Amino acid sequence: MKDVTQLTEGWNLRHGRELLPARVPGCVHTDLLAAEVIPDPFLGLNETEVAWVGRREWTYVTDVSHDSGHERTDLVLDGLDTAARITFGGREIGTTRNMHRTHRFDVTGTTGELEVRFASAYDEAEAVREVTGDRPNVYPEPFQYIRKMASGFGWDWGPTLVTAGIWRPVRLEHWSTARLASVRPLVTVGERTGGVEIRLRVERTDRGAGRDLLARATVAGQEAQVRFEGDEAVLRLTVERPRLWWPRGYGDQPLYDLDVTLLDADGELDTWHRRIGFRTVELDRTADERGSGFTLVVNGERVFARGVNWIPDDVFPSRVTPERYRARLGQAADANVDLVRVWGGGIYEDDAFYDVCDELGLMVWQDFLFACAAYPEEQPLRGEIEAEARDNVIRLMPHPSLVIWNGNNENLWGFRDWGWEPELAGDSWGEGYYLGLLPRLVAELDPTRHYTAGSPWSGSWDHHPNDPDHGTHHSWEVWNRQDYAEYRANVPRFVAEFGWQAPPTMATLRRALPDEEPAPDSPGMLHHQKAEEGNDKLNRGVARHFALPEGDFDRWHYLTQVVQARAVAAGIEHWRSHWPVCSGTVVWQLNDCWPVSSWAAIDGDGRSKPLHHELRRVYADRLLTLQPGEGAPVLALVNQSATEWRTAVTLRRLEAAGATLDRSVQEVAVPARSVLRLPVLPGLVPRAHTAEEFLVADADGLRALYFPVTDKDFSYVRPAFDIALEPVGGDGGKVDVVVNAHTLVRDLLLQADRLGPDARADRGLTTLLAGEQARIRLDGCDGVTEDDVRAALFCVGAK
Ligand code: BMA
Repeated sequence: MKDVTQLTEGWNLRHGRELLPARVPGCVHTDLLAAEVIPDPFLGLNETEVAWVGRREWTYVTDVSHDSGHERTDLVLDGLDTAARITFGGREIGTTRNMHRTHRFDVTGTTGELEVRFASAYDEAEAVREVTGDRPNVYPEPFQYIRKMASGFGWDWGPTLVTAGIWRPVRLEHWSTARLASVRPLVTVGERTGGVEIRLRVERTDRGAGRDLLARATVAGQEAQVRFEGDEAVLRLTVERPRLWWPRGYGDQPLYDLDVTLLDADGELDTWHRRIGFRTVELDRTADERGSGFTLVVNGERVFARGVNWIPDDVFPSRVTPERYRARLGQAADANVDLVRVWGGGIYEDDAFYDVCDELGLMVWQDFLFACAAYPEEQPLRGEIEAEARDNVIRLMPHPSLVIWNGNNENLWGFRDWGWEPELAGDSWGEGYYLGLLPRLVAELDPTRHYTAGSPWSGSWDHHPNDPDHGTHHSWEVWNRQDYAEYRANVPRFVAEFGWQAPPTMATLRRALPDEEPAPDSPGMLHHQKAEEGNDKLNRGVARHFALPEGDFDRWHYLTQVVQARAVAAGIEHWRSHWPVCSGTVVWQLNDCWPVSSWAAIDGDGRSKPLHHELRRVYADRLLTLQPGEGAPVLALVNQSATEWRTAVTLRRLEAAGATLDRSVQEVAVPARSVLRLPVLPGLVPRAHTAEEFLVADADGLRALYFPVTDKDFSYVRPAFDIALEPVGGDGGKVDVVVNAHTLVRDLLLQADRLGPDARADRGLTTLLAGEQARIRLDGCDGVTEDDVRAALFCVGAK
């Protein structure tokens, strides 16, 4: 039977004449940080100070001895970042130039010092650029010439921290006769049965060449066996009436253990285990009178995808533990998210990520790793890209959560729109990957899964790649140039990216900028804002709705967060209300990779911005929304649940001071998985010119608000409310903040992190009408007083 020796202990990093203790998996920045050679690059302006690290060579060493008695010993490296020369026992055993793939070397009989010497990623990239020639890129760094996490070179939300190191596990595998080289389960669902076809490939030792090999597989109490003719074999299993795996909100997530064993006459040689799930996924791109859609159909059920974009959760991804994946993806699930898009400027995440998605019912859209640049198709890149795609398709295909592969992020769009086409003058730019190599590999290796060539992509060159009427669309004009109300100007078929920035929570800012009293344009704030004209866009977004607060950072911080939440909500409420024309929204972005002002809903320290709470409301199965319409607003009831929604909707036209001007109650029935749109009757439409009237809709505890003018034009009555603290029994540290409103109190927010770094509130922006009460549960803050809470409470119209 195969034996494994993990090689995670005893590593050192050479730094000048010193040997520093090193972590494997890990990276040079975190090792230097632990040894106090560099300051924390996440704090203040330190990022710039540690830029030298990315320009150097770095060497990792350890001593390895082994004596297994097996015919073969392989050194297996799951991830080297990136350009490395490996020597073992004084002999060079190989070189690598791709962070995204696994490497395996035959090291039978070798012991002694194992050394991994990394070149600077810049040197490697420049050397490749010399060979391939120059290509256009949205960012000024050479990431498209090296197979390394692109966003580590800096992004419009990420620092430039070009690291190196052994970022995934390393081990010795000792084996005799044969081992399982690849196992590819193809899972299908028929009328009453589930099918598992397992395509196997083995590698044999010289002695194993002629031996009889057998493979056995079990799933759900079923067993199958096959004898190898050569090095490949196929096993087929049928499961009667399997329980289906569903996206969250649609059903359960039953997972089945699939075990494969390789044997010869003397016994077991190797084993493999994964959990699989039975579900079908189709992608409906049928043309209709409006264009062509992009609808995921799971187990025959058409779904509106409630998505978020995922970036690496740490610019040093080796720091992201399974627990951290679970926490972050749990936050996505808490926000009623059901689809996570792993964005192409990051990494193929660790298996732990996809395991959690399988369990939580989060559908995964996986980009191949190409983003925002023209990529040369010449060697040495082409061979690396094929190897990397093979590795990762085979590794990830057992996961039922994985629903679609996507060729790249924004490169087809960039070619057409961003001046690349003329600049390239016929040079390769990646089209051969997205429309050739990658779909061919998916069809060969993972034929049950869909592939789309890019995001955005209209399905062919017949239409502009970002045509909202065809396929996937990225909606960036609104954040870049307009007001969020403009999201309502069109109904794309599937919005794969759109978003709005806001700074992180105060506790995160305070930790990241320890030496600074933050102001919108203080040095640290500007350093932790990477987007082009980011602060101008933040200010513009606020100024369209509110008087821009001068010299009041707390208010600016609150208002930018309000605008972020409102902006994303405006997009989602509008687009969901146009289901099934639009069949998905994927918010840019769920998470951050360090403390920064960005589009993220959850900041770099894992704290929720108000947007995170808002997502829970706008992504719930049932959504009540009021949308501006022609003449009168439209009431839309979105029912994504499996049952009819019967309810009575109360509509009230109210005055700022509280008086009810008109009222109606309407009985409605919204069929399952559908939307009901009703024009608001004339008597209920607030008169805009008074700047004093607004509309409220209530149904089943859900509420929608409609203000015909912006906040800065609205005649708010000065908000007045009382608060009281009620301790909550049980495990301590919990308190309810009970708020009683005497006037309209709009977008009330308790910034819990101001009460203590671990404090959390269970709700975000809350609007109360005069006479209403809200209960905000606070967790993780002992001994807070009413005054503390008051100082952490904000609402609009107050100043
Ligand atoms: C899209 C993404 C990212 C970027 C984001 C915000 O283009 O694909 O490249 O970070 O917008 O600008």
